[in-house]
Amino acid sequence: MLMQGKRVLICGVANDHSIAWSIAQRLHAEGAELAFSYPNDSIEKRVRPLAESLGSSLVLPCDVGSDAEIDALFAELGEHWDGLDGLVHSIAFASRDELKGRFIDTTRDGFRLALDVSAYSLVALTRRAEPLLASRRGAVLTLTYFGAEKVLPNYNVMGIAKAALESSVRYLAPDLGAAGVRVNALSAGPMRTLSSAGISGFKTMLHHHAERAPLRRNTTGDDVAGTAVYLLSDLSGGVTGEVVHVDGGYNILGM
Ligand code: NAD
Ligand code: 0WE
Repeated sequence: MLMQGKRVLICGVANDHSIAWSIAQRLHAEGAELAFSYPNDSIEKRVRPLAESLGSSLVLPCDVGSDAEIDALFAELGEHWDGLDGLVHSIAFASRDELKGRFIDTTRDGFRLALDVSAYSLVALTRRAEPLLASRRGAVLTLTYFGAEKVLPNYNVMGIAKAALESSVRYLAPDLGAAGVRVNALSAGPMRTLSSAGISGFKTMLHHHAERAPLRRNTTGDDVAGTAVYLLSDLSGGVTGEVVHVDGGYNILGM
């Protein structure tokens, strides 16, 4: 039981296909006590029953595009918990129009929204979580994608947002490291979730990945959850500012 007695806030469960949900289930299996956040009423309807199935009734609103809602989230969390061992950030959003066509056509508003919700939100959440995390030498984990490093068709402004997110992980690491708090990212291979539904060419991508990746298969929720438990538990005590690839080895290939 690697997470016995540990308290983890999970931001980014939308449904039972969410990467954050795979992570939540595994953390629960390892003994963690969980809290969840949701951005709006329609997602609350899905998250609340999922949370309750893991014995969690701490299910709180937070659209990460709003500083006031992030303040309110941690004000409420602080009423229930005197410390935090883990924060999981599994949130990304860009306007659908930006995830097709030429990157050069990215609008100012599209760029601002994608970077705000997908990258700045990690900084904003981590700053509010810092006092709670410091009291227990906790860990922060975010989810990223290979599109931060290399150019992939249609990922467009999300690639820039993920590059900013990964760099934010590195810049946060020394800020929090003095208190023994670690910050890492997990770079997952393509997976079928709400966020990848309806992306043109996504099915082709999954096929390509399963054929080409050194492990000759796609990434699963269990793959991601195992590494997430490692990065949130004392097993990874010496690891911070790192981006760990969980992609069947796809990223190492040159051709
Ligand atoms: P998902 O749709 O289940 O999760 C995305 C979450 O972001 C949702 O829960 C949604 O409610 C939340 N969100 C969006 N805007 C928000 C806002 N303003 N405030 C609060 N929450 C907001 O999809 P997923 O694939 O599980 O994505 C989770 C993370 O994993 C994302 O960061 C994504 O970039 C990353 N990722 C996904 C894949 C993939 O192929 N699915 C691969 C690598 C990394
Ligand atoms: O990070 C992601 C998903 C990001 C995402 C997806 C959507 C779809 C619906 C952000 N915002 C939105 N907005 C919507 O309206 N992934 C890593 C999954 C993903 O998305 C892609 C991919 C992959 C892989 C988009 C284009 C190309 C590849």
